[in-house]
Amino acid sequence: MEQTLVLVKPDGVQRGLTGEIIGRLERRGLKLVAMKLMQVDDALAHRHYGEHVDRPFFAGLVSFITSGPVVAMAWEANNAVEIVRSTMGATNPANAAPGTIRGDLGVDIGRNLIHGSDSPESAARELALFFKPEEILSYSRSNDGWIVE
Ligand code: D4T
Repeated sequence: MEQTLVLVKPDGVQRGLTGEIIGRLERRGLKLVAMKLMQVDDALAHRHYGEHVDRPFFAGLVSFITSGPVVAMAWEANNAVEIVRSTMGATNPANAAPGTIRGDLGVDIGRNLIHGSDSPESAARELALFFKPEEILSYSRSNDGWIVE
């Protein structure tokens, strides 16, 4: 089963949108398999956003993601990466479709509320940055058969 890393970024935590964001992912049918409230330090921010190191927005990105607590989560489903990305909406909330998290709750690309891994390979790399293997749980839900055929 595919797993993906989701972060409620510092703006989401500060704005009291953590529950709203988790609720949307829960209602979609994804299974929450790990979660923690944590402070991202400079080293973790650089490892997480390493692919963007040469981009002009990199310094702002690191200072934003380290500016306050984040809620880090692992979510599981068949096609979890794609399902989370479509629920998040486009990177820039100004272009995100209504009905998506960013399209309903955000207006600025530098305050886009949520991170979701962009491929199964990124998900594996990012999950290992935020969670020890034993922190990601395996369990079944009594209603799984009403969510997946
Ligand atoms: P994340 O990684 O936060 O889930 O966002 P996306 O996967 O949707 O988008 P991304 O990796 O291209 O960008 C990472 C992060 O950088 C911010 N950003 C991005 C920014 O502040 N200015 C920019 O021009 C871009 C492209 C927003 C998300």
